[in-house]
Amino acid sequence: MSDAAVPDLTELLADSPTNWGKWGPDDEVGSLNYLTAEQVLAGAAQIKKGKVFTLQRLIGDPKGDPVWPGRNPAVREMTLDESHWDEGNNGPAFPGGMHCADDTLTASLQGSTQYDALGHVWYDGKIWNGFDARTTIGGLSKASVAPIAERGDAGRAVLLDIARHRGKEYLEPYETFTHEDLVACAEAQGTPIRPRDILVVRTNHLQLFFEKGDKFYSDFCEAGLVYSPELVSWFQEMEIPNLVTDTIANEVTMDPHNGAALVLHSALMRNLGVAFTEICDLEKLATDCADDGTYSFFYVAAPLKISEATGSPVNPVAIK
Ligand code: UVW
Repeated sequence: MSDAAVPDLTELLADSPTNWGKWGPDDEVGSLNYLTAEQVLAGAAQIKKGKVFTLQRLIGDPKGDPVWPGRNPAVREMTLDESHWDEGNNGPAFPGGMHCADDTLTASLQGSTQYDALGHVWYDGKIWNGFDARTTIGGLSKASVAPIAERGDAGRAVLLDIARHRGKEYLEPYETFTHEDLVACAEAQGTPIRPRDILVVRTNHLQLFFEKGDKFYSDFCEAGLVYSPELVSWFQEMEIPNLVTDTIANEVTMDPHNGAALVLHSALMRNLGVAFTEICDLEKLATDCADDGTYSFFYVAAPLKISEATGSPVNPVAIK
């Protein structure tokens, strides 16, 4: 499809619903408001075995760190180690003779397992809740990741193992699925999706990154959920607070129906205030769910409190 034929998001989403104003004119955490104390307790009630799964990918993985094209993987560097005490006597001289190691991390805040701030993407000059897009200049003075970090995210979650449901090791580039596929997957797993569930969607698509290396980025189009008006209405009616996936951007990169990029970032995040958690490692959790047939669990996460940031690394925890 040529660019000229690609509809503007303003046009494509002209009739798409929003939750702007639903939690007041100053709200910066959107659909996470659905996670009331009742939802947190419903999540905690899923804990039956005391099994804990951490969902962050390793930063500095020797096999490489998958990032959105154009972003750099995080670089960790030592600033102090035993070599500082080798010859030049440059290491700090602590009374008593202690030695220590220090390091720094230079990282894109969207470059690892991460929460997106609700103000991370926009169109038509407005971000989440109708805040002016100019509030992003020099830092997000509205809808940054900090209010999500301050609030935290906890509730009942369901793993939707789309790859296993389709009998595949991983989803292919360009492969899509819909909210109807999510519902069918949940039914087949024996754990129907309830209103206000956190959706944790497994594609295992990033196995291709680890197999192909840089070739993963040629003709880049990640597998994922694809926009439709019905999908957006379903997310709104089901009051879904949070979409968590194991891909870099949580949705098919290019919409095959219209050629637009990352439509759900706008339709779900900007318009409905659904929190996006990206680049998770769901493999151990998915194996366990397939083994014991239990696909619901307590999900708890909080990104880092970084003032005015567009996103933040996170290590979400699933407890069964
Ligand atoms: C982009 O913003 C392109 O993607 P993500 O939400 O994955 O950071």
